[in-house]
Amino acid sequence: MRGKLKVYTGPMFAGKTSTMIQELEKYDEFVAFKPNMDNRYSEEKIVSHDGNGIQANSIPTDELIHIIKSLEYDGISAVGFDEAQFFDDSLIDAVDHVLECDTDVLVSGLDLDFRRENFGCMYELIKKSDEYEKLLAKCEVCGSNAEYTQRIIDGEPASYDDPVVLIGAEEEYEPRCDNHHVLSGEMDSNYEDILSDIG
Ligand code: TTP
Ligand code: MG
Ligand code: ZN
Repeated sequence: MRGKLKVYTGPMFAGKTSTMIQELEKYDEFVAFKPNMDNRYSEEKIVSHDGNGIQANSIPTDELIHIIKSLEYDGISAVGFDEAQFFDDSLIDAVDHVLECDTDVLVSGLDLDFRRENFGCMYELIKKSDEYEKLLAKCEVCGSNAEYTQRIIDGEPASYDDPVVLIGAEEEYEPRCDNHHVLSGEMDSNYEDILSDIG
């Protein structure tokens, strides 16, 4: 028997983490992990229905495979990975190992970075998934469905060459639709219109 892989992606502010938690809570026993580079919610706990709080363990990426292989899966029906875009390729092996132990795996993470490029190994996990949900946010400019994340630095759109990893929230990022997502290296004649839309 092999577990099922369920993947939740989308832009920032789409509710990926809370959706994954809701789904994890349907299982009797689960554990959750996230890479310890993102300290935004270091106090946040993933709490199970029966009140036995289970923490989303912050772990270093290079210890992921060791931790996953040393777990005892008899009593665990699901394993969750949050912020999964920040784990390296070893996440694929970790996920396979858990699935082979007949335990379901739930993964939430950004499918695309601020440049709209594949983030980490999320795309590979989507391809392997048994269930896949792309969550959407609302475009900060026009209110329509947003599937992209706009990075904004000092009021200006970030450029394609900026580093991919920048931990942050509302101060640096906004959900945007296709029309309103921009990179400063990519500015074209539409950019003036977009700026005036934003006001
Ligand atoms: P998320 O959990 O995706 O953000 P969120 O909590 O707003 O979304 P959700 O409600 O759907 O769970 O966290 C994304 C993290 O990734 C955040 O710290 C910013 C960072 N990030 C990058 O490092 N590079 C990027 O290109 C983008 C888009 C985000
Ligand atoms: Mg999140
Ligand atoms: Zn828009």
